[in-house]
Amino acid sequence: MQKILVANRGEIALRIMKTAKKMGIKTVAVFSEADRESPHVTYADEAVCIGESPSNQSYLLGDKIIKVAKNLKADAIHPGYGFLSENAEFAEQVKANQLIFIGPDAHAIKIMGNKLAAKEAVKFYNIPMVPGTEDPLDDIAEAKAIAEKIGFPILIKAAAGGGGKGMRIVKNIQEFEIQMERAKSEALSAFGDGSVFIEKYIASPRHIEIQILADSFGHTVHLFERECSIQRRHQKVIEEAPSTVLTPKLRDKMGDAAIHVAKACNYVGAGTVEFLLDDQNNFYFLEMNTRLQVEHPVTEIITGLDLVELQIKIANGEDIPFIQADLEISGHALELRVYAEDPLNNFLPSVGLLSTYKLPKGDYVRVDNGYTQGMTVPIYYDPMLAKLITYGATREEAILNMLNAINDYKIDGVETTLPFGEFVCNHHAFRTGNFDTNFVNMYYAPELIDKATEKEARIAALIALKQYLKDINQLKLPN
Ligand code: MV4
Repeated sequence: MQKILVANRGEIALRIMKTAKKMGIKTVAVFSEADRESPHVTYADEAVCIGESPSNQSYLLGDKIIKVAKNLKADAIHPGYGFLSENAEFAEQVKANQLIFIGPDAHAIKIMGNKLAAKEAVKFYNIPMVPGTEDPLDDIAEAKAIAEKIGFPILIKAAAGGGGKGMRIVKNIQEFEIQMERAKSEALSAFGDGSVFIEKYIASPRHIEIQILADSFGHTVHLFERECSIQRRHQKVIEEAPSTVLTPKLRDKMGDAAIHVAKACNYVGAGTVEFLLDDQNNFYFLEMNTRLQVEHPVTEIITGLDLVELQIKIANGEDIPFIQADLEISGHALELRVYAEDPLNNFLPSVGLLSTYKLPKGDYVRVDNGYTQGMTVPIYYDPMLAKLITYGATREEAILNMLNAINDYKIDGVETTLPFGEFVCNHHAFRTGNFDTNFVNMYYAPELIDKATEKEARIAALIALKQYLKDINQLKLPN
């Protein structure tokens, strides 16, 4: 492989290109009008503008991107995450054009893209799953009977959904019919597919996902777990590895289950198997994400591996150069997603000019970043600026390093989720590892950040006052 086109933008495009460069592979960037001055464009060996700013006129134009790859004689396309990364048709088209798609084949993407097809595929592998229906619900009377048998509360999910989109909790039989109608029409308009199914509702789960890697020789390994329970409205905020709640035994069991999920769809490449873990430490397979995930760096840190390098090697027909027994967890890593969103104002996007933008540095800090000072954050895309990743020998150290790094990260011009990250890292429930996916709903209120900011402001004012008094007394003041 000599040249890779990266069909993405921002921090992930840069992160992929850095590994390509390390491997001696040339890179091609594609970009929209809004991203003309972006770091991923300047960093690449070649760059081509593919359209206007909205993603449906640029980063989602599969055919156009494939044409650019052919014209510039690229060997492969890396889709990153989001955009075309889980589009089976795109994966197929890339291949049909004699290019390598750095990801799994269209077949695996298609199966895992449909939650019912995914459950069907893994059925014979003894993977624990939440009790529920195997087929799309059509008949309302039949659906009600099943719901009663499972027992309320139940959850209605869209087969074509994922990541929490189109889910509805139903507390009792009275509201079942109306919720099912709503779920179906929502699913139809959001995914073009109105199929829904039901599952028993697990009330306070933790979200644990297992990173897997599979090569084209049938060798599949897992790279342990990531804990992603700290999220708001299905948007992850802080991820970490390892999880505080997994014992070595449970880790082995979940890792094994994840490997079997991958085998069930003949998976090749890097993928992530999502599980719910209930308060009794029972785990249940939820879905598989057939892409490199945003939070992959925490896995890289605790394993010492470069996941993009492994993706490229596997796509190039090479085998995984280690076995499961070679892998072990070393230390602890945290990731905070730094969004241009205002945590004091319902996390509304806060786009604008980055008048100050200075990254924290340090031995235990990694920043996967897509912006520079003076850039404007565009309104067209996901407002994530960067991922702040810290690590330490212990979880406690990783958290302290995160708090210091948040403090050293200087951003003016837009509001960000940095103060929110500070709030989480200082919270007792987070510190003690005693939390689930309800953390933000249970503990967060904007006033709690306000208070912290006020306290800081008061301290700053006191220091300034002391200095002022010193100055006017020409340092004659006692210390
Ligand atoms: C669930 C659940 C409870 N019970 N399924 C949300 C994301 C999607 N991947 C599946 N999700 C859930 N499925 C059953 N049967 C609770 C969630 C859920 C959740 C899962 C992971 C991380 C955060 C979450 C927040 C709310 C609900």
